[in-house]
Amino acid sequence: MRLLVTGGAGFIGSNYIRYALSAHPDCYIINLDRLTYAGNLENLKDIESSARYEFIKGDICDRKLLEDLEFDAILNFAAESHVDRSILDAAPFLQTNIAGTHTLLETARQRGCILVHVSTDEVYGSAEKGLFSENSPLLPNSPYAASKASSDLLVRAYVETHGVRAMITRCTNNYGPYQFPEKLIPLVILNAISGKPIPVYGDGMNVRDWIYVEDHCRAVDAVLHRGRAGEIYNVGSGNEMPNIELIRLLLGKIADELGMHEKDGLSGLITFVKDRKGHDRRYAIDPAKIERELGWRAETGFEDGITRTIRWYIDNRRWWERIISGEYMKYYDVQYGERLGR
Ligand code: NAD
Ligand code: TDX
Repeated sequence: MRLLVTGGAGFIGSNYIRYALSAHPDCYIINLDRLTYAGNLENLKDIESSARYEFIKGDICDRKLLEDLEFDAILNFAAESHVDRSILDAAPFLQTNIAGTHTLLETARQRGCILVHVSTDEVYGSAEKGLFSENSPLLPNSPYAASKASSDLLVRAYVETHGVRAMITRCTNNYGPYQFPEKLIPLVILNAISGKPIPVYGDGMNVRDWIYVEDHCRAVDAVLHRGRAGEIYNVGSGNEMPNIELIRLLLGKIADELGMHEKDGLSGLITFVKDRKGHDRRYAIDPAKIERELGWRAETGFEDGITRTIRWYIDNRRWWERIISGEYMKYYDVQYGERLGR
């Protein structure tokens, strides 16, 4: 099978490519990525010379480029993915997440090929109580979430109108190796290692459900190989936690890994800052459908996954030092300068 993986130089896409190459010895992967600030070919260093892999620098909005490629299925990981950036400027989110998905749908329609569209639990909005199912209404609250919900609705329309063989996955918060340090877990790890303040939005009681990235990759793969066309699958691990609890737990484990003691005061780095605008209180989905229909289950326990993640960031200092030395610092200053009183 020839797979077109879009956004394969990002966090989840690069983990998926590594997983798929080892799980399916007969698959060939074309990685199409525009290499935005979040795309990094170093994420794929260990597999870039594989005879079953090729990289093409390009935009998912480029219809002509897509016409020239040969593949049997599209896995769409490409997106603008950070909520805080969508609050600062929504335009790139509408372009890539909506117009880009539309281009891929047109390509899938023309070819008659499968499209797995990787979406998010954020499209349902905030879960005040209970769990969202695939039939829950879409009530996105951030420009990012609205752009993902829009793309999901386009996928639905192409299934209904044109009979495109598309499926949607809606996963909870991922963590693991190669995650860009703007997201909460790597941000906490890096700031703790560097002795920098750890910004906690609002009261720190917003709840997220954390899943190890490899479990999400297996879910996308299960949907590609065994999913039913036109269906939506929620993906989650039932590992809900308020942010402040997660941060305290992380700091304890980082201190252990670095051989530090309580008196070294990592918890003193915790700094409550002005809340994110439109900050969703809780995300929580029910993964019963993918478990029942496709036999998928999250396999990585949180303790295990988080320890592996912390060790990965400690062992791969060169990877993240390169990132935080460049363009990223400009964003960091805009996002946190005023919040941290600098
Ligand atoms: P990421 O920001 O790490 O990576 C996105 C990748 O897409 C980058 O490599 C970037 O260069 C590429 N890209 C952006 N615009 C592009 C364009 N126009 N054409 C081609 N490539 C482009 O994101 P991620 O965390 O790996 O998320 C991947 C997908 O999973 C996204 O669709 C996101 O909405 C979804 N998702 C993420 C999470 C999470 O917790 N990170 C959870 C659920 C769903
Ligand atoms: O500095 C911070 N301080 C803080 O308190 C940051 C970056 C985040 N937070 C809070 C906001 C959220 O409640 O931590 C929580 C997690 O934040 P993010 O890592 O930005 O993730 P979130 O907004 O929950 O969205 C993520 O999960 C769903 C991904 O970024 C999305 O791509 C995915 O769709």
